Amino acid sequence: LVISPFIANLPKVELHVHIEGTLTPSLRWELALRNKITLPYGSFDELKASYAVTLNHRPELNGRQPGIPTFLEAYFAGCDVLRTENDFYDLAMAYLSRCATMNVRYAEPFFDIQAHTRRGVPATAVLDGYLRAQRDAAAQFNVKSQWIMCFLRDEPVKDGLAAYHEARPWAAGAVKGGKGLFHAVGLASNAYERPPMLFEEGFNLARADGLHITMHCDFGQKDTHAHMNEAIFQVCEGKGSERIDHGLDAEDREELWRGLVERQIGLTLCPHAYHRRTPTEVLFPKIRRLLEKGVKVCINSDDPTLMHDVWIEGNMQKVFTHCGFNKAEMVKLARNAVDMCWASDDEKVSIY
Ligand code: ES4
Ligand code: ZN
Repeated sequence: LVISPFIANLPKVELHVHIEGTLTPSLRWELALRNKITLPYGSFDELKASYAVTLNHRPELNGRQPGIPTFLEAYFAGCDVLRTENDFYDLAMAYLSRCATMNVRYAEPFFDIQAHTRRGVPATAVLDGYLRAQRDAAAQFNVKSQWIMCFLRDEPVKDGLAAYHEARPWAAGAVKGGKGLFHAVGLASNAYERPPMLFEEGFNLARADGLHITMHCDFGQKDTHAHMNEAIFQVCEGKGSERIDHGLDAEDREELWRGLVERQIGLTLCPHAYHRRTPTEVLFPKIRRLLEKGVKVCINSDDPTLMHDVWIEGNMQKVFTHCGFNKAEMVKLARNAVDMCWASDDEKVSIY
């Protein structure tokens, strides 16, 4: 995948990246040594090779191939080396410094605090590590970030609510004395039989605190249309969500894409994530049709180190190549991310 200078140089905003999905094999190896953790791989090369195997598993087989972890199993297994505040800081600084090299000027990364607290890691280590990186990256690389705390939707709702209460002093919005790390909540992990409205109370709490709301409705999953229907028309007292992560399935349901257009709900697409399991000639015309219908979308990376090391620029390159967009259309896509982001107007001027 060759990135053209035009794509490399485009000023970018990234709105769909899981910070734990940016953990490189080399940082994972380094943190395992630092924390005296034995990984189930005899060498760094073996660890690296394990990523290729995971990448090849096919989600449409319901993730089950003997001896090969599902995508989410690999994602959460990677988290095990993250133990101390410094580990979370290093992970976030690695991503944000890479942003600078990709001309990503601003990002809204997701974090899964429950993936760490359920392993016994203190919430403060996670939150203080990311907070310090947020500040240092802004100062050192001029890469600004506002973060999104995700509920793990396949864990009990009450655990997500408890995580929110614990994280709340690190929130922005209208939270008094909040430290300003995260300004939104999201919904991630396995969506199987876990519709968004299950988390209505969590979304309402966040909204009452002045935070933004988004949720995953991944492409081609069981019940995605029904989940999108809830996200658009129901979540938070009929106000609908403000963005939807993925949401590509709206293209083939008129009530859904019209609902998005009428409410100006944008979609954060991650083309390479779908391309791993969708033929080129199916996927890219579908993305094109969504734009033609007037749905606002932006292009993002999801979990780059677990997805062939394809970062936001690789995702933009794929759309440039396979959707047949011209440069003006690519600039429009990059601008959409600025429109869809939750920075203030003043901040938008400084990042773009
Ligand atoms: C994720 Cl690909 C995917 N799906 C759902 N939740 C996630 N968290 C990180 N990557
Ligand atoms: Zn995602």
